[in-house]
Amino acid sequence: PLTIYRKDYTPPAFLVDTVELGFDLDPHRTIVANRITMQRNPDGTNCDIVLHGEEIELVQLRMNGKVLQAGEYSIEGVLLTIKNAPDQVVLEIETVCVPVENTTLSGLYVSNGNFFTQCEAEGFRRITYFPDRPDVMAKYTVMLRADKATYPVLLSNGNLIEEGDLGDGRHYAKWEDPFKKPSYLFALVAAKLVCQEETYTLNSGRDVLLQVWVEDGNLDKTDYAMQSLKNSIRWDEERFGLELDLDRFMIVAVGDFNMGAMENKGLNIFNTKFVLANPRVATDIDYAGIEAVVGHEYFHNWTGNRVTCRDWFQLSLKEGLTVFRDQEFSADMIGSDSGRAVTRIDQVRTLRQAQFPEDAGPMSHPVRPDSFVEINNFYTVTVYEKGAEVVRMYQTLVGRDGFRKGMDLYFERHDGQAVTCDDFRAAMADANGRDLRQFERWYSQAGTPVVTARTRYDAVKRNFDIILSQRSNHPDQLPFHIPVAVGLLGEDGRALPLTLDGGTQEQGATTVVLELTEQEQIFRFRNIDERPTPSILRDFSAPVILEYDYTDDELLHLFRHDSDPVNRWEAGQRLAMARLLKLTAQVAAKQDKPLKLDTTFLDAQRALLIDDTLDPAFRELALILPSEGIIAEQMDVVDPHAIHTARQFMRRTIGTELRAELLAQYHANQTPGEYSPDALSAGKRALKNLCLSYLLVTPDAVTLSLAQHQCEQAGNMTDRFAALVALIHSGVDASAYLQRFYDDFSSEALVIDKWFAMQAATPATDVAAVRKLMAHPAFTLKNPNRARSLLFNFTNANPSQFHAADGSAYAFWAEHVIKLDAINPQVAARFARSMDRWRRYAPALQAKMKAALEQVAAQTKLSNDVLEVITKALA
Ligand code: BAL
Ligand code: ZN
Repeated sequence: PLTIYRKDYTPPAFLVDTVELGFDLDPHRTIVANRITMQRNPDGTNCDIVLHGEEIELVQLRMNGKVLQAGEYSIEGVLLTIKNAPDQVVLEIETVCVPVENTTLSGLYVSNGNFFTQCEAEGFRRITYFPDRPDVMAKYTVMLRADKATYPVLLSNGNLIEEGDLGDGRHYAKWEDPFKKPSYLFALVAAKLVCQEETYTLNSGRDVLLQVWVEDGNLDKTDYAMQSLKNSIRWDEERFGLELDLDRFMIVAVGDFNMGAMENKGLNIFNTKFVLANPRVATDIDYAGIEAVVGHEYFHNWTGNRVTCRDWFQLSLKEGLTVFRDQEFSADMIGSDSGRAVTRIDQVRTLRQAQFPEDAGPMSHPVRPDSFVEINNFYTVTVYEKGAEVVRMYQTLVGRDGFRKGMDLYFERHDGQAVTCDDFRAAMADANGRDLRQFERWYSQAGTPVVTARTRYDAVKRNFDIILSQRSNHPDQLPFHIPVAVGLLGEDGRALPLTLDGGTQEQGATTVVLELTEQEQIFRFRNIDERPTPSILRDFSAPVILEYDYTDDELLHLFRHDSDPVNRWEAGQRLAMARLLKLTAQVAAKQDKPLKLDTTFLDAQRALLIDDTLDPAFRELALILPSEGIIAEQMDVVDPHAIHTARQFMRRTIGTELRAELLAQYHANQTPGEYSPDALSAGKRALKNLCLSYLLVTPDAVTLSLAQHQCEQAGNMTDRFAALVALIHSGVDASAYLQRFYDDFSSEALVIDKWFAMQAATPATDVAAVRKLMAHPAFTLKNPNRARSLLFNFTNANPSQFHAADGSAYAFWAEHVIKLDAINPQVAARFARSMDRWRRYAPALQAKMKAALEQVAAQTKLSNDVLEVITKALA
């Protein structure tokens, strides 16, 4: 397949002014009429018009009123070229597509009888011929025609300017988007839907219409999305001075969707998972996801839509920035410092669980990639989450006010343009008078840098030195510009006031940001009366791996006292990880010695568990052991079974040794009364349910009955789901509870996804059990949420079974990559990535994984999506 390189970028030869689209919507044969006015781009390098088109039938092509004959244009692969076109061109293009056969869910497709579109990244070319690249921005007018009874609702971007009947049972709606946009932001919906709507008054006093569209029967699940939308609008006005620029903003939920949601101008299309919620069907995590994704898509209206990407290599320009904005939004919605810290810890967990492995594996790429085969493969945790870390580092370096100044300058310079990550960096630098040239390496160099810290204390001079050095596992890389936030703790746990040599920190500051720009630097703190315990990389101030030879005592000190909650949590993770690695090694060595967990660790866990001065949400996070995936990342040769055994032993020991405290906290953190998804209540439920899960590792009559009772009586999905998961993980027969759960929610697709997901992730579920679940009438590979719930959860969240010694699950994986690829290449390519880290396993497993990869590679009809992932894995 063809590799596309960033260095090959050339500006488009023609720019588009207006696009008029006419759709005669029919699931079996939709006719698309497209009238484009174009003109030569003075910055272009030739005078050929190049349009993209894929899986569409060209009926007629006219240029400036004249039908073009074969020979006056050429079609090669996805490119339609008209050579030596005049400077001013009107193209009229008629094409046909077949939405009902479009299982890729890219372009125009049918979901549950309704029409939807998904155009990012390159779906618009599946609808009509067009210069389908983000630096071609144009104004769109859209006429939709469809059967009125079947598709009573006709939506597109911008404002509704006309609607009416066509006779013959059909009707029409005409939409006009007043803003220029790239084709990837086009959308239409033709459907039988209902909406919750509201007029909302912006800070400026202007009224806007907000709508959340769902299938009939789901109007009882739209309140939280609507509330989140209003909160997002308010937040963007207050934090960034950015106002909604349209009179109307619509969210539409669809059950078949590849991504979480899509920021089409004025017409956001959402996976139902990130819209629908009420206490009966949605968990606290679902609620938080809805808030984040509604915010994310809304914030794209400025960071993505008003200012977009010049080319897809710049994807993180909009995604990293918008993830950062949604992270800040969610944190601000909680309000408290401790709540903010909890969201930060969650972000760190995601990075370690998903981004660090990606960056160390075959799909490693810089935040701004240099090449790709299939752009859909680059909607990654690196572009999104590491990209957000990069944006966060600007804020850490220039401060919150400085960051706002940079954003203001970015919009002042680039509103209405398609730009690059360099343009964003320049705005941040110029607005703050900072030299951020070295910072560019965060965009161009892949991999997770390792920062090593050493310290020395001079009691006579009262100096404490922190020596920081950086290295990467890519030999030719240059040093990064790394903000390292640091604090020092006294022997009594107090945060020491800091005087950094040459620093400009405020009097009495207890955290300073060190800027590591060289390979090694010494930072000296003065007036330190006792040897302190350093708290390094506070708030996870950079996406790096920090190495420091902490003693157990130092970690226990930080775990008890660090005023930085992220590092307090981190100390606990380090304590746990050291033990997990030791136990794993012991299991792997098949020593006869019984496994043991020291009382020091257990006492620290106990003290934290019962510390009522701490947020329940923080306590829950601090008591969760590093996941099997994160443990695996620390090992040179991964033994998934030893990891599982060791971690289970630790969980069992905590469950039995802390039984009394766990029970007490289980009861103390009940949330009686009406359900509310607020952070405090959600935190209590999280802690309570973590206690339950520990107690159920070795269930007894008391704990079993607690779980059973909770399963039967829970007034919300969070508690019901948690109790059922605890039961099925406990090893007792939970089939009656599983059946009851299924029966109660058989008409709620998102809950049935949970039903599949929880079974897929249970260590007792082997590949035979997964195959049995696939035979269930509710299972289908065609719906991405359903496929992810069972297949992805099995390969990604059930490592001890995925890595069954006989390799049977690898064969299962290969079979289903191939099956999925025939349906939906984007989903298939994601699934294919379950095998990314295959080279790190013991030889016997490695050989079987390689064979499975080769089996997929040997297929003749693979999509570019899957081919790229498999080729890179085997390279
Ligand atoms: N732009 C694709 C979906 C999202 O990141 O919002
Ligand atoms: Zn996004």
